[in-house]
Amino acid sequence: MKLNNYYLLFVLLFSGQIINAQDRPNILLVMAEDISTDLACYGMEAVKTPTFDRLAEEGIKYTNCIGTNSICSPSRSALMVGVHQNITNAQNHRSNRNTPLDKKFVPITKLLQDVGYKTIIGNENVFTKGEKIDCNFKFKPVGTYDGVNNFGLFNVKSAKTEDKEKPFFAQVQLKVTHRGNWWNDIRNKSTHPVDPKDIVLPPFMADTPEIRVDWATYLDQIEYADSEMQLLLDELKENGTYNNTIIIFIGDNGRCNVRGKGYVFDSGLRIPLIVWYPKAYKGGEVDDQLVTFSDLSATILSLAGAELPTYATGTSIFDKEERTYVYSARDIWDEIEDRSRAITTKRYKYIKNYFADVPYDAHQAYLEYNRPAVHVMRKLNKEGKLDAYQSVFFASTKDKEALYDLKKDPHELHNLINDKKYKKIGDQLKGYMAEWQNEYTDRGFENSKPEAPKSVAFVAFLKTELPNVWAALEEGKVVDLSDAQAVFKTRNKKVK
Ligand SMILES: [Ca+2]
Repeated sequence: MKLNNYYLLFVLLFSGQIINAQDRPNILLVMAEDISTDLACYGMEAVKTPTFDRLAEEGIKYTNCIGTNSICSPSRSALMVGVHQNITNAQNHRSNRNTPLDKKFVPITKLLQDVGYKTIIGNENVFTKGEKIDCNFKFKPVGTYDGVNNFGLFNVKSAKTEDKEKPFFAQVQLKVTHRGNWWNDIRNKSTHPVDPKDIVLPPFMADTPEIRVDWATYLDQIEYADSEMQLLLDELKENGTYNNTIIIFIGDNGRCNVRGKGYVFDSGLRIPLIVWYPKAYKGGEVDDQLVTFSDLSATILSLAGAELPTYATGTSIFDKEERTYVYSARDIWDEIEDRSRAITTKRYKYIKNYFADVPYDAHQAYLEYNRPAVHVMRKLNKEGKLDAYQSVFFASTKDKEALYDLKKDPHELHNLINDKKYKKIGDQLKGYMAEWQNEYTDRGFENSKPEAPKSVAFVAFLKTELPNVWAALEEGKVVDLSDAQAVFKTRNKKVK
């Protein structure tokens, strides 16, 4: 953080401007699903994101925002509590939904309400209204919260972002970038569909027409999300809150593709983060400090003038002190039991895969109908047509340990763990991992068993009952599965 911004914030917070609740800034947290740093302002080719780019130009763009996990619900749990998900037992995807958080932890929305904020989830302007919460502890979207009998996180759903009586904290999800049956429709209706020819694929992806079309379709969703961001800005302007609202834009986990969502590679963990508030921050800054979800929670509390709980595992991004590393984890996701940990510093990444025998391509049912490129590359791998960087993903085991130089090797192609020149760095990062694990109890090491979700039965159903649909998936097509899912649902009802 540059001094001038820090100073401006300091002045704003402590000069007496922000004393009464009604003088505090509104906070709009916009979270896009399943996106890596794939915006034009982060250097992604072929995509046009004028709104996000403008927010970055007028605000601060963070280049080292690293998730504590690369799957929705653990990440969101960390953000909502301000504590790493592996401390609160929220590390396994869609787990513990009937278990209240330990009483000492309080969701940040409750802390914001306590200092006079109205908390809003969702917004009428966005696709399916942006109301996703998805935390791995007992909660209700709306209502009061005491953590014992009442578990409501927000005051209201999809309310307008006006601040007539109280300042607001609004959390809005941009779901369109999550893989879903709407992807082809969004692409077909786009007046400026991304040209597959213009795409630059990372070297670990095979370059085929199907993979290019899938990538283009993903970028079309990002362009749609960009237009939704503009609608949110328009609403702020209409109701007169544009100048008193801090906007934070972030992803929840990386793109759903090879090495992305679900992995501790950078494509799974590294997400965009833009903070916009011209009233206090000079625009056009690029900040390379390491940031993770719990830092964002701390930042939100700090901006709102709320006290940071002592158990918080993050600090405000406007604090002078910067974190040295981010501890990221991947634990159980649906039927797949896995456990990976990563330490990311500004320059390096150390990975430890505790279940090295579980391959990267674990044939997880949900991903079987959500990653066209994997089917295409699996076939090419069988035919011996992938290069060494591409075929790693299809090996029968994972590396037990890995070390990458993110500056020289941003795509993490060269594992340096056995390179003597890097021993000191490797030891330093291993030391950080041990330090974290000594300081906190990582609950991902406790016994938990994966549960087979509906997606397992759905994939079996596709293979046996709808072989044409399955064949299209295997060809790497972006398939609308609404009809297949409807038939599957009716079939299940009949069996019951
Ligand atoms: Ca997600």
